[in-house]
Amino acid sequence: VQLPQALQPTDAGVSKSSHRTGMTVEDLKQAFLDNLFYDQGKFPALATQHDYYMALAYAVRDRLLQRWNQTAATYTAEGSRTVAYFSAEFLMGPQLGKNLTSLGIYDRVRDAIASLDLDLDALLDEEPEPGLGNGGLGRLAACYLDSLATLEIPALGYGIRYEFGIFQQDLQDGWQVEKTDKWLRLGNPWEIKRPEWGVEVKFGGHTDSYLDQDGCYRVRWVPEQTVMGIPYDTPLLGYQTATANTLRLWTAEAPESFNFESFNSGDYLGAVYEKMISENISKVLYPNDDSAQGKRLRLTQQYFFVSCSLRDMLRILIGQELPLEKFHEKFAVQLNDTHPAIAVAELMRLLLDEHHLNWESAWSITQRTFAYTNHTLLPEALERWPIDLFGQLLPRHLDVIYEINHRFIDEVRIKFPGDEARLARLSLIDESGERYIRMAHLACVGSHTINGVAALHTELLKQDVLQDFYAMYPHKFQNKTNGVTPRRFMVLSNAKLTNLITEKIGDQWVKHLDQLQQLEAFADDPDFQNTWREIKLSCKRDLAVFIQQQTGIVVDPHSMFDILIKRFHEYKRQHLDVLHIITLYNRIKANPDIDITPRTFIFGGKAAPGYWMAKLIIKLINSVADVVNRDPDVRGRLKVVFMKNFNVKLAQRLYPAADLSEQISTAGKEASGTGNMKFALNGALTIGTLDGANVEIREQVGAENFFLFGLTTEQVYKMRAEGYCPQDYYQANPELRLALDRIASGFFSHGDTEVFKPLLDGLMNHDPYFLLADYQSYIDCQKEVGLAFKDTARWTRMSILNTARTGTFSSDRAIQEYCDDIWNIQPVKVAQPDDVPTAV
Ligand code: F58
Repeated sequence: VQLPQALQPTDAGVSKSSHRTGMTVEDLKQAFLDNLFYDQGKFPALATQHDYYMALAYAVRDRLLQRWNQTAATYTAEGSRTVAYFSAEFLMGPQLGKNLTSLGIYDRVRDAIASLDLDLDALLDEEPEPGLGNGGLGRLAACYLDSLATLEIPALGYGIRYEFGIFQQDLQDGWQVEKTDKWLRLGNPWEIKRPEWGVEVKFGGHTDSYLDQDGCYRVRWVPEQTVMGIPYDTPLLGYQTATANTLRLWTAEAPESFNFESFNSGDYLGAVYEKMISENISKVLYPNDDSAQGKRLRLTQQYFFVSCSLRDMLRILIGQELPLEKFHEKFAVQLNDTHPAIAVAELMRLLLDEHHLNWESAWSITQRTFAYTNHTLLPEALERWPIDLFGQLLPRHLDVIYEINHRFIDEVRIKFPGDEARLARLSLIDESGERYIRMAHLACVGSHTINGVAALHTELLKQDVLQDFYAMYPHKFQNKTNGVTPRRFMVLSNAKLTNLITEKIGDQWVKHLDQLQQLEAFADDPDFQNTWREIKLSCKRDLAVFIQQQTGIVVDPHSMFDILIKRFHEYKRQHLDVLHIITLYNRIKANPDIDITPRTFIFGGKAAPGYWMAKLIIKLINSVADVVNRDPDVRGRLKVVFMKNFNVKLAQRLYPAADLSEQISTAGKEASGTGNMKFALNGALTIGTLDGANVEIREQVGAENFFLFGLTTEQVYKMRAEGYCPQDYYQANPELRLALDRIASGFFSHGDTEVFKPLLDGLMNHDPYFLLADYQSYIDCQKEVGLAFKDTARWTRMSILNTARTGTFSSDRAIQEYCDDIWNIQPVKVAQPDDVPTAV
């Protein structure tokens, strides 16, 4: 489709005056002042810091819009194949700094703002975190959107615009307390509401069948409830490209006509009540990061955003005058875990019932559309929905799933005749007790490709969790090791290291992260080492100031910053780190003059509000911190800090300042990890198990530059099979015993011997994550770490090599692999506006 000249986006009659699009310091300053006046309705004497932030955000958004419209026009004109990334979570992080980096105007804006006697950092701080995700899975989606735009791949992110994101974590007496996250309270300058593209979504009711005019037997869904899905779009600009893709998040609203009947019959409150129920759908993000409890509202959320998104894609397809049969040619849909897996049934329903395709055509389109990424090996995290609940909410989809299952089971019978046990294991319906729908099975059957997120994880999927699907469809399985965006986790958050690297090897590494390899040549250069060390120290000093502001704790920037940040879960073993701290503390108490490497232990992360043991581990960290930080015998050699409310903003302060990255999950439990990559990229050394992507990080950086400890997955499996007895380790190891006994004695809890009992009993009697089995290996390895840190030249060399050799963990590499091996999609060039600067 060729747009008429007058409608070309950059000439579409809009003002191109410099205050909207100009990129000089003077343009940016004027734009900021104009926005403050005309959009915020404020003048400097009355304006708050937040007004300044908003004015700047709108000024930057104007620059984005120019590229966004240009991108949309290009995609429309070219009818481009498009990736639709379906995810219940997008943990985007703050947008202002990121957009300044993408536009290449960070320094100019700093100057423009400074010329008004304002401080850019203070304005950046005003932006609330859009916390629309729990952890790794949601942040991965955000990194992938950044790479898609940077690689100039047409893409849409589809998800939910939660009114309340992940809760804010506070601490009271060392315990986690949750507060509602009102991130939208002061407005969100990055989004544009598009009510004209709202869609109706139905729920409940029943199905019936009828004969259409042609005498065809058809099924009709007679739903009970309707809600409106309203899209809000956020532009996502690639790094120094003109490509600005869209994140389209759906909000639930009551349909306008909705309350007439009740209203007319006088049931005003009833009508308002129903409106409230509709709006509940996109109210709040579920804060669990592992267990999938079968909650009706959660299934409602999933179906809501999936249905909205597929309908939106059909609108786009039809708008481009493409036939339905080309749906899978126009769109490649990636299912980010099983949360959007209901899309398989919904696309079938839309094609069958609303567009009257036959089953075979509809199924062929569906299977060629979807690909599924699995993110977990934990059985308790695999989503299943009780049939009754499912049938009440989505009766037509239940029929469709039964039919998919019926045909699938026939296929299995042909491939594995007479293997009834296999049929039961593979069935989309779990009939071992109460009947459930297994969403991973629906995703596997309905997708052309299934991928794990690290090499080890993919192998374990094939051998363990999804082994029957692997036997059925070996060709569907692929590995796609995760990656992280260097734009946010290096350029934006670690300007000092970014500048040093750019001085040495030029600026192309930001888009071609493999080029970091060129740093290897300087790993032993004393001048370079010195500068490298000074930068790390300077980042640590910045963090030390922040820690003191936040917690009142004074930490020594010369001590080793030993950091463990991630969601709290027993399998991630934060409490193993605590046992190390207590062991060092016990050694100091036994011998106050002992020579130990000074360390600052920094923790951060949230626990699911209902995950009691995880919350107890947070309490334990804070209790140990209280004792260790105050004890004069320690003489400041150990400090323990818990940074509350870990989020993307905080993460950006922590990675650059880390010496040691703790990646200590039980082997075989962490699918990949992505924090591990961010640390290594920023020159931290890893102490880790052979789990998730740690395995590949170690391969890349070299075994001699990685601190390995612990059981392997095979050893864990074997121990479990042979009967593991944690008590034996307790009995045999005096230091371990002393550490556990100190907790039990109430030493860290003002004499309270009850509070940590459940934790200790769990460890002594079950220890499902093999802490006691891995304890000694961890302690020994930490001793190596301590010694290595004292040898500054050696440590610095290792640090440089970690950065130099982790280029492969860029999300650009990961996305390129998805494009080539799964999506079969090519970049589309969007013309740059004339005035885009090119400097880093
Ligand atoms: C994480 N999963 C994996 N799930 O644990 C991690 O190893 C991996 O690096 C990351 O995905 C990216 O692949 C994860 O974050 C969740 O948060 C879900 C949220 C919704 C409920 C179920 C868990």
